[in-house]
Amino acid sequence: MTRLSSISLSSLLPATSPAASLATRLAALFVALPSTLFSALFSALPSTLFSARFSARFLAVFTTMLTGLLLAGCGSKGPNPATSLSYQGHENDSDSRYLLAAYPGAAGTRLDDCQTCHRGGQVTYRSGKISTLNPCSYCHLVPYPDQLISIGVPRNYQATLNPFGLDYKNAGRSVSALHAIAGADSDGDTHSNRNELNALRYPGDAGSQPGQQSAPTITVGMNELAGHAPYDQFLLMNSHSQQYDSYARYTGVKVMDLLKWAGVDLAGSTSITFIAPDGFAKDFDLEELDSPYPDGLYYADLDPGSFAEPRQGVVKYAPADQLLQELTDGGVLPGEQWVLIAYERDGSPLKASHLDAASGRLVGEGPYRLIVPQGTPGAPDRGSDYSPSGYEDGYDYDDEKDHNAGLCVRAVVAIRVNSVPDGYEEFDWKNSGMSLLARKQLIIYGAGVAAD
Ligand SMILES: [Ca+2]
Ligand SMILES: [Ca+2]
Ligand SMILES: [Ca+2]
Repeated sequence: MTRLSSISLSSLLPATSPAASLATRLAALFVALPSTLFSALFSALPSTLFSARFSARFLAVFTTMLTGLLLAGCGSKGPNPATSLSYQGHENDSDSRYLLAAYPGAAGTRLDDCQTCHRGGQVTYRSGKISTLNPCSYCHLVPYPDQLISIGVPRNYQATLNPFGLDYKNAGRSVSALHAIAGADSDGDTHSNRNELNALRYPGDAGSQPGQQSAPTITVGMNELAGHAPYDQFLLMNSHSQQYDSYARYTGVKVMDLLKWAGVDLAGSTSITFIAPDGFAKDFDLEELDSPYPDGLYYADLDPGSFAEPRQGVVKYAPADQLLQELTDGGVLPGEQWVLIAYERDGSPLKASHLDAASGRLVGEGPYRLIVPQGTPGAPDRGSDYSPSGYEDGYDYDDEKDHNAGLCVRAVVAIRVNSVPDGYEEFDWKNSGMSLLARKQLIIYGAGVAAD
């Protein structure tokens, strides 16, 4: 825990800068103070009363609430964390607040997010497959190790930093640190960190530079998706932490069919990334998309209504009229299992997602969702948050099972064919994602993509 006495108030305030308004300074102070005070308070409480994990969560929630109230009361025109998508769902967002204090123009842009300081990385799976993971997936390996990866797992969060993130950390990880490294060129692309951040370019990625044009995009809407080779697929969606898994029928288009229809030249590419407007993204090798997955398995009578105690239930099934007649308990699911961009679930359009202002999370599933079958077919299991259940029925959470629902990106708005060609800027999904959602569109960009 941070001790109050070790905090200098001057370190909480932005360094002198014409761009730093009084409101900005107050915002930084208000944001930092509750955290400091309550850190000190909790450090004084007996550990038997408050575990470190609990107090950290309480602290994060309390700080967020108090910060929101204070900023709302100020009527601040400076960076307002409440309008930022950055770090939503993460417990510590002080680095983002420091960035916005030093560079208020970055608020709400794609710079106002993890990848300004964090990088992706290459990993090798036990199968021999080599993949390049996006910053999201790469960083998440630290708290959520993937047993299938043998080489390349970052040892800690520092190992996920890009050159700018490293310079920032080494300079002291504060607003002052950002000003101290403003004139440096962390990523070596000849543009200073200050110039890159002011131009909304990544200071830790040499492929991102001021003055570059955006990568060409192809825009796809419901008419294009639904009008092209619709594919029906009944499958198990095995969730990691939710109480229930589900069997559902998704209708969509196979990803490879969509890319071919869009005229994407895949000759120079090896992987595809699917991106949601909150920054959540998943990467797939082309070969994972270009052939069917193993046959799925069906397990019957695991819904809450099948047990004397409903909470013993493990699965929610599609409505009876969506179940395929040839399903048998323990049998193989009919039809081939493919990676799809789906627009219907159980015969109804996917509910359009929206950003929940209170939680900062995307709520909903559609209008488009990536659907990924199990690579290792198996039985459903209870969520990790609901296990052990005490029922001893063999359906408690099992780390070895393929929890494919976690790969199924909700509200997909962008499909990136890796890699974005040199000389082009990454598509700005941060600023465009929510409007794409509202228009029920997604865009395809990257290698081999010519503009539509
Ligand atoms: Ca640079
Ligand atoms: Ca750069
Ligand atoms: Ca599960």
